[in-house]
Amino acid sequence: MKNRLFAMRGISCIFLSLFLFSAMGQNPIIKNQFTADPTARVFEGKMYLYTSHDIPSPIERLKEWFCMEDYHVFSSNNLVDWQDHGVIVSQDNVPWVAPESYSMWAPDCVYKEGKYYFYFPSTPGGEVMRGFGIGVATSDTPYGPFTPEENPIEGVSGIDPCVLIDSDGESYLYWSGRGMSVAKLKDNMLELDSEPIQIEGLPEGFKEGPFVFKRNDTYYYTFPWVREETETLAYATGDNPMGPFKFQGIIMEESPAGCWTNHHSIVEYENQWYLFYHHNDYSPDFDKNRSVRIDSLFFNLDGTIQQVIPTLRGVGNTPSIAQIQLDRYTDISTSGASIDYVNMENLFDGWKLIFNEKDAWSSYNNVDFSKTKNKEITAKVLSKTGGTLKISINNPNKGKSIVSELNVPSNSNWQEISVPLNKAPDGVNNIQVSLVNEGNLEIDWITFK
Ligand code: FUB
Repeated sequence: MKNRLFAMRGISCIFLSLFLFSAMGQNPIIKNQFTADPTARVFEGKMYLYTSHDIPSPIERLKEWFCMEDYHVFSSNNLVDWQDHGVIVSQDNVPWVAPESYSMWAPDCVYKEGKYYFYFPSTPGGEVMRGFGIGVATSDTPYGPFTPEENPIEGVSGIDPCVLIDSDGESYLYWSGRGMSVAKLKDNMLELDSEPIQIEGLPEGFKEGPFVFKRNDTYYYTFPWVREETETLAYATGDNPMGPFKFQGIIMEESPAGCWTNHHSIVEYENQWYLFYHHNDYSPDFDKNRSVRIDSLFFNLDGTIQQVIPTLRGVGNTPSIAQIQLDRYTDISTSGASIDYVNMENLFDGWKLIFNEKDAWSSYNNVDFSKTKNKEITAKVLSKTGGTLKISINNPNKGKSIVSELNVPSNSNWQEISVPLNKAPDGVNNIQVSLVNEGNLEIDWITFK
């Protein structure tokens, strides 16, 4: 009881933190904290995103390992602007979790008959602080407050829960750890209704993080899988939620940057399928501090999944009046253009685009000019040599036109420079920016007014 009171107090404090920020749909999508293991779910017509929350470890034992003490939930109507609803469950308010275990790993959340069920793995307390159990917290809304159950689900030992509620109303709990398991859930969503069984039909090699969904009567069993060095995202399909499944192939290849884990969810929103996954964008030297990304995902006519190539641009339209981060480019010239962090002391300050060769360029798709008649462009730039930027827009219907040239005097500090546009762009356009002369020019962002 004491634990429960503490839990409720904790929740009401943390529940106050609400934060709306515009991410412009670029990757990574959450730009002020680490986020990992994304499970995206559409509730009440809105996208909700349940993530693990990596933090630099405050305790010696986990300095070189995953360290997570709580969960945030984020929501968005357009996959571009995300609202942080704050902490929904913390290790300090779950009665069965070992204090200071910092192992609130990959979660899931589902809705059934008026209640939201949040599933999460963690380390149980008690005499032997070892292994993982899977707990449930319930709420009347997708964003909390969530009330944790007193005990983890009996009969389950493992991580990375995923719940599928089938069209006939039956629910299944999938998890990993000592193989890849599945069991039926009772109607109350809190207890197993069958003995766990192992999923059949998966390839050899390390696997975790199952995410299961149904499309056109096919069950897609998707999972991070180490085929060679680090985790790919792979999938298998079947006609029964408990398997067996037939291995189909890779959804996303290993990270070229060496981030060892990947973890994902796949969801349809407004007639488009999306892959949510993670990468260590804000922590290039320590891959246990990760960030969530989104890219579009497409099915072939036969139901197989087209491989997803990770992008920096991400998804959605960026409003022309936003700070457009050209370093999150759609495409970039093969020579004379690169990206780097703006501030090595705080990587959350983001990236900059660097040109150091004549005709180097970068393009950025889907900028929405339809809401405002823009008259000028402003760029935050730095050039030790001085230089001129050419800004063109490419409208799928009207073709390419140069809308402005922007002269940057030589300076060793960042400057914001504005110039008029030759003509106001209309509709959704792709932008291309290039360096007209030999020299060096860095761009933090551009915006239209
Ligand atoms: O985030 C901790 C663990 O790393 C997850 O539970 C795994 O799926 C992997 O992403």
